[in-house]
Amino acid sequence: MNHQEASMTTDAQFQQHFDDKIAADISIEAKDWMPDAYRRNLIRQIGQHAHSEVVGMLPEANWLTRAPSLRRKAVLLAKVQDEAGHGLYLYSAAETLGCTRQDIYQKMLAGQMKYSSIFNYPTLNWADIGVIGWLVDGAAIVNQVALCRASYGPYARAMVKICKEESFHQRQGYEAVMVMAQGSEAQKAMLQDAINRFWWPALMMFGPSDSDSPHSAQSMAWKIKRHSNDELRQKFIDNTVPQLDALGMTAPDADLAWDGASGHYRFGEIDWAELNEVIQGRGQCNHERLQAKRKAWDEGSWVRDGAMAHASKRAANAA
Ligand code: BYC
Repeated sequence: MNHQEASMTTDAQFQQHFDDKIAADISIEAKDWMPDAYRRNLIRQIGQHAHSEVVGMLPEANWLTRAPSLRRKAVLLAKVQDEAGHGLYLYSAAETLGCTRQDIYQKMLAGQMKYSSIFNYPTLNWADIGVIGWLVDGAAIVNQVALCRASYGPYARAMVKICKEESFHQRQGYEAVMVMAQGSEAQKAMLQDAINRFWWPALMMFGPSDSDSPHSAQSMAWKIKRHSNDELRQKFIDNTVPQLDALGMTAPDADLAWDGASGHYRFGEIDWAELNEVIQGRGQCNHERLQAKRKAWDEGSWVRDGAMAHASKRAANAA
């Protein structure tokens, strides 16, 4: 057996060992052998997830100075800080795969890596903040609970903590919209307007339909994704419509109806052209969001320089 054949056998054995672990639901850990395509796919998904968390701080932070009470402001501050923490866990999980957070962050700033479409919609009134907690974090939980069982250990473990916090976010959002739903006619109208604007974008968070999702089949085979985009979207709708009914509000979907035969709600066709436009960087707020993040990067350079100088000095002192 020549050297090339020997290394091919070894690679085949590594691949077999990896496949066996996936089949047996044993986590893949950072130092384990993994196929390059699995590593690249994880950096892509975890990276875009991390970017979503930190870009997602912007539309909510927009209302920190205008929260209607001290209590609402304290809750919103805690939520926005949680999102920064989620970004940090996820950038750390991505780094275990061999990328640097600086590299993937710069790719996001350059428009070469994506972040969730939902954050390219503006927050126009206070009800939007309640609706984001209820619908956006609600959608995120449905997606992320499934990711707690992702085959890559560092990603799955980050998701467990994130889901606990998302659960608080969803509850605070629903509590806020419940108060508005029982309020004045003006408050009810404001809430209905927010639901009308965020309903479809929340459904789009789950990604393209299964037939148009290029990564789903392989990600499910690798057990990174445990459910398809359409399965999770349906689960979110089934969870959410009773909550909508309890509020006495409606969805902007004339086709939304309970289907007793399937045990699911049927819903209308999503505007996939809109999702594609937003994903391609041509949504209402894409430009504004990236500009805000580029500005923060530039204006924060002194913090990074100071932190790096401190780290170098400590390392030199320890040597
Ligand atoms: N928006 O083959 P597909 C939060 C991209 S933050 C933008 O189905 P995949 C919160 C996709 O990346 C919650 N892009 O992909 C934070 C791919 O593009 P590339 C964020 C989208 O990966 C602050 C292409 O379309 N959650 O909760 O198998 C405040 C083809 O799609 C979207 C996550 O990130 C989209 N909606 O499945 C409040 C969850 N959909 O990479 C709340 C983790 C698709 O080929 N991510 N694309 O250029 C996932 O679970 C999966 O990545 C997705 C997409 C289900 C999103």
